[in-house]
Amino acid sequence: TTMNIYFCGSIRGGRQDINIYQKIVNKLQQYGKVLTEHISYDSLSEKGEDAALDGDKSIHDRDMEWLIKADVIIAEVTQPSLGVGYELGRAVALNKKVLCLFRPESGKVLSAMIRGASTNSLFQVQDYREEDVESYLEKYFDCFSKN
Ligand code: 6IA
Repeated sequence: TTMNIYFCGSIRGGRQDINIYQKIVNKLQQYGKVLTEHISYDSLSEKGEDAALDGDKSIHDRDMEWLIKADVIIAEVTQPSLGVGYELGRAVALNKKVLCLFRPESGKVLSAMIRGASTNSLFQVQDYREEDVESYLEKYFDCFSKN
């Protein structure tokens, strides 16, 4: 059976890293079904004009159903996002496997609540450079079945 992968990336928190989200989602599609592939779409703007189709409550409720269904959560956490932080907290409460990817070269410093949550193999934080993102994902999914 295919693995369900939940990808988290900033939307209303700001879309400046969308090219990296696209790279990550493309890579993740080698390993399973990316439930949240729309996060990498150019058409999804931070302004929220497409939200008219679908209220915030239905977005939240559908995302929570997907989170429950997910076998693994991959989050790009460089661009701070309330939604991503919330998803990560819910994922921890659900005992899900989580990989957070952070780029120190952005000049940002990751929240202590995310960096500090990485105490076991279930919740990992990986610092990376953009050009290495695919190889970190390969490494993570190679080890996946062993954990
Ligand atoms: O606070 P943020 O918007 O940055 O939160 C982003 C995170 O929340 C992502 O990882 C998504 O899984 C989830 N999320 C937030 N907004 C949406 C959305 N449409 N559709 C799906 N997932 C979402 C929002 C409407 C858009 C036009 C702004």
